[in-house]
Amino acid sequence: MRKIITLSEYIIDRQADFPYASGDLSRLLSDIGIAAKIVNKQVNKAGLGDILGAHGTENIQGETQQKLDVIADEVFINSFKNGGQVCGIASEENDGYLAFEKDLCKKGKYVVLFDPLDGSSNIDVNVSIGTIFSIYRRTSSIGDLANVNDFLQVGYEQAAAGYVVYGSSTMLVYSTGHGVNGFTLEPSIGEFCLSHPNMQIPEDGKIYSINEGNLAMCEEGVKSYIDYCKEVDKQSNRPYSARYIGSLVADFHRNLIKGGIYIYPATSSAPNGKLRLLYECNPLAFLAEQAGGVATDGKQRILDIKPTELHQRVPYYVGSKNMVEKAMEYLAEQEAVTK
Ligand code: P6P
Repeated sequence: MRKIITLSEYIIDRQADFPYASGDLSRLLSDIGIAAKIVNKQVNKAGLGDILGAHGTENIQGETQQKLDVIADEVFINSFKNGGQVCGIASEENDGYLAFEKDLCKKGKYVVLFDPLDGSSNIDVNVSIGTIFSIYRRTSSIGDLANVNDFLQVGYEQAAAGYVVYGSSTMLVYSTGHGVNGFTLEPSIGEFCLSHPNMQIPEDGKIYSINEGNLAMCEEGVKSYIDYCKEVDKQSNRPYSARYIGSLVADFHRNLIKGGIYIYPATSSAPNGKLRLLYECNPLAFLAEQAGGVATDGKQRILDIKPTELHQRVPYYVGSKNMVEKAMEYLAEQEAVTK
């Protein structure tokens, strides 16, 4: 039996990867692990809404039940506010960024952008959901209030990124730029334990993830690529399998392990796609590249996109290197034809 390595032990061990590390990022990552355990407990009892009081109603304590994504947002914000490493946050649940005003926080070196509970519409049907986070070193001066430029940084500047998937088991997967590692929550000891060291996404896969209900509204290159995925070609191991959970973290996590491509393209009704660059696409793109995969918006590397708005959307193609590159070929071919 392999020695149990907890998330906290691992973070401390790997701090040596950063010779000048002060331990602030380590503490921040540990705080995220604690917040994830708190959210996990809430997610696990989500199905008991009728007994505990579904959101919007009063529970047996007479407290108004909040929606789980609001609860998750508050848990992570409180964790960052009390930790002292974070000077500000931006999240899907808040229109603008939050610059923390406590002196302790204004000395924080990092900002965090996160989606507290992505795919939360799946909670009512007991489908896996996730938290996605992206960490940057602030560009504003230590001691000042965080400003918008701290948040509008290109993805390749991320200091760390990761996600928590609340599924049949709860896992935390993160990278600080030195590979990707996965930790599974062991409920009996309440610890995230290293279960997936040095995760690598297979260069090829057999899974494509897209909402085919949108295909009629997609550009021709996307349609041609999906037709390619469906063509019978034993030599190149096709047709592939369609797997689409409707929960980005769950689809990404499966494809990270098994190989595959996730696509949320531009459509006629959503010309920039649906997914958010800063707290969905960038962090997962960071992980994908660290695991040997690729992430683009159909034309350029996701991590090279200079953000202009906190909640801006981008088309998203992420996963196995050869699959994403094949999809890009179809998009480029179609682009050439239509020019
Ligand atoms: P659609 C959930 O709302 C989400 O942001 C992702 O988690 C998921 O992959 C996608 O949207 C699902 O969107 O339009 O296919 O229902």
